[in-house]
Amino acid sequence: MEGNAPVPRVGVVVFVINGKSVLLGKRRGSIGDSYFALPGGHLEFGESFEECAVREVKEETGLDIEKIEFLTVTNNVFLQEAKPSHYVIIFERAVLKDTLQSPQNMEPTKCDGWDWYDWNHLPEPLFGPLETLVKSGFNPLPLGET
Ligand code: IPR
Ligand code: MG
Repeated sequence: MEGNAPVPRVGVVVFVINGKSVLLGKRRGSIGDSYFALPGGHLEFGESFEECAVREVKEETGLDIEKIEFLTVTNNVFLQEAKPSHYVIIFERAVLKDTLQSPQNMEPTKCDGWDWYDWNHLPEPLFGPLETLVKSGFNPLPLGET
């Protein structure tokens, strides 16, 4: 039936920038299981990208972010996953409201834990959409921070 046909969804993920480091966590229990990924998730009905970024980072890490900026968008088809899916992923950048804040693992069934990683020494394996960006030479750091 047409009403049950799979449709693309929108994900918003965030490069939370702390100096030359970004926040990554190893995903659990869903698409990209055991791959390092940015915090983020599904765009909800009526939300702006920025609102989604703030909400998802808070829900997953407990961190409050500000200065949210759009960076890029990619089209991602995951046919090899247990549940094939298709996501348009919005990549945003942000900084901490309070640089003394530490990330907490707020959703331990979805993530092994959050940590800061130097952009030039990223962990492996990276979740596909992020890995593709990295391999293309993309750099989320503000000019002068590379
Ligand atoms: P939630 O909303 O549970 O955080 O979803 P997610 O982290 O699986 O993100 C969905 C979009 C992904 C594929 C970038
Ligand atoms: Mg998520």
